Amino acid sequence: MTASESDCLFCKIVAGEVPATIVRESAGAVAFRDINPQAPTHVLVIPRAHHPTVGELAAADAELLAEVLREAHQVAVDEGVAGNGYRVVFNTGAQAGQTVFHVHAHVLGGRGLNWPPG
Ligand code: IU
Repeated sequence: MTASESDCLFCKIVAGEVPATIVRESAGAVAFRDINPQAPTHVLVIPRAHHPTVGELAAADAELLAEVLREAHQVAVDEGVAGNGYRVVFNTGAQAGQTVFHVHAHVLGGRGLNWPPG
């Protein structure tokens, strides 16, 4: 593990060193509830491996990105929001609101979601 990974909050959640409410786990990904939910369903899906952004994950391991997206859809199904509609968001970079630089898919649903986003 590199120095940046040992400081990474989401790596610590994967390792079980920081508590989180985990809702799904797969070989390569973990899904847990956001501590500051913005919708009735707000779950984060992360790869177990540390990649800072979705672009870097796509370049390094496209199959792992596909696994994250499959898990995100399954979360929506399990949460009962897939039928009415849900949103998968990868905030990428500071100006887009990314605050944790371990890539994560926000799965949001359970209410009407505005477009364009803020
Ligand atoms: P962002 O896209 O990087 O801004 O998303 C980070 C999310 O991580 C944000 O919605 C936080 O509420 C969430 N989060 C969390 O669920 N658990 C934590 O311990 C921390 C942040 I720090």
